[in-house]
Amino acid sequence: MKLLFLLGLIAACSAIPRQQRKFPDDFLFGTATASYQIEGAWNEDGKGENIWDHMTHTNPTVIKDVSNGDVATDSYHNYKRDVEMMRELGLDAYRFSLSWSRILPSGFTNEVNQAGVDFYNNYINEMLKYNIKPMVTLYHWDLPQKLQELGGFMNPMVSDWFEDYARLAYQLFGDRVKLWITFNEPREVCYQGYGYNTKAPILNATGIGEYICAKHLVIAHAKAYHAYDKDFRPSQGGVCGYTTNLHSFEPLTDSAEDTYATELRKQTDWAIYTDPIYSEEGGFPKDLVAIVAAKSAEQGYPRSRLPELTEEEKAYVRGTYDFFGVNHYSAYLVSATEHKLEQAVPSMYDDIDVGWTVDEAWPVSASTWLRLAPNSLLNVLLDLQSRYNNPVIYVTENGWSQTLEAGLMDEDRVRYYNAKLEECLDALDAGVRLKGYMAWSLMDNFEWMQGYTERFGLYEVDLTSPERTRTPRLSAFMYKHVITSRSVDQEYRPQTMTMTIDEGH
Ligand code: GBH
Repeated sequence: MKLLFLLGLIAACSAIPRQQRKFPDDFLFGTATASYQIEGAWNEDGKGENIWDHMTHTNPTVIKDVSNGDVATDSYHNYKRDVEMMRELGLDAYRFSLSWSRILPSGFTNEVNQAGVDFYNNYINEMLKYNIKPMVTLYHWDLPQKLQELGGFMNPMVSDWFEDYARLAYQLFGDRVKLWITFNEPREVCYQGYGYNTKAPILNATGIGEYICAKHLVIAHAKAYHAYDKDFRPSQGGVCGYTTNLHSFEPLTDSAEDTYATELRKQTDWAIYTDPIYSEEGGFPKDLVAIVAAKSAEQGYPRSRLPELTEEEKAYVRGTYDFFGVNHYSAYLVSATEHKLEQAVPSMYDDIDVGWTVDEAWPVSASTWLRLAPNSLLNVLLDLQSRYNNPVIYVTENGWSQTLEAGLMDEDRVRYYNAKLEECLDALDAGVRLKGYMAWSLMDNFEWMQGYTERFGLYEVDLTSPERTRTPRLSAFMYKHVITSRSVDQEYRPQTMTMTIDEGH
């Protein structure tokens, strides 16, 4: 709460000159998407099956509206329109991900699918024609199904498979791509995919899968980072980072117990994936390591369910970053005693045994988990600044959902973006080394387990039209104004809802 008070003060002091505050000229404004959510063409031109193809085809009812990404927004065929939208918005950068199985149908580098390589070359070249910098995520959740059959992230060899794939990507695209991200949201890969059942491959190995995955994933990241650093950076000169999802967690009360509970919640949600890379000592968070070891022993396991990193592995993983990628959406209040839910045993949340809630005053979106909480993004950025010695940060996702019925006049989304962009300015004022901001998302797309029921787009996508027609929402005009003016103006409204491409774009 003390922190909240301080933040309140910072916000209050900066309230007066707000209108004039500017983002630096070299600050990168962009939007973000991910391959499975937009590409479609799931089995075209030699693409291999991935775990989302497999899950949605064999187990379709796990998706809320029983939909899938078979066609999605059909960006495989509409990529020129995508780039046209980037030009309309005046973007400096565009973050997208590569579909591993489109490039490597079996997951391994023995067979490269040239049509897949051509697609990404075309997409990248089209962006570069208009000076839009590609920011490429290597892994946004669509593992080749063949690798899943070999255990996926439960198999320690996944780090070699990932390194091979990463090297190929640097070799194919690194002459033009200078911004790389290895993984998007390790928690969603490990906890939701292996430790629970809310993402493919819905393994639901609670209390075990998420921990084994965490070890293999951070090592996979480090191998891909070292490969870039040693063998590609000298000639290509780019940067390589790692993107994590960080909600803001604050203690429900000032008590020492709630403050410690909050730290534990952070350790399970993100620090387990980021301390090994960004902390000075390296390795998994100490409290969590101790708790899981003790609980595992109590429960009769012969060793901790959280496999340790060896000293050699710790040293290998530590420091493997050029920047910290932050995906941020919402906030929770954490308690040591209140709001606890029943948890499976063993499970990650049973291990830490804390409760959490939200403030009902925070406005709601179309997603149960997403609310507009004051200063949530600022809290996260300041937390990283102090925890990891002021790393370079990019906000690699931030956005708001509505239902399709909300239409083009998405005032709630405009309010959310304005608030979070103001917090970015607050963070810059506080000395955070924030270099860019990617709005999620350029357009409506396949929202994973929620199918197409939750829309995050600056552009609405008509899924009933064969062309998947894209139409700008109010938020698209508002974001364009932010990019052009390099500042936030809550009052701004466009004169018409017609998009044009400004000179120089
Ligand atoms: C990001 O995840 C993803 O990177 C992106 O692909 C996605 O489209 C976007 O956000 C919007 O969701 O249903 O209660 O189990 C954000 C973090 C973590 C938010 C998992 C949804 C599911 C909560 N996500 N969470 S629940």
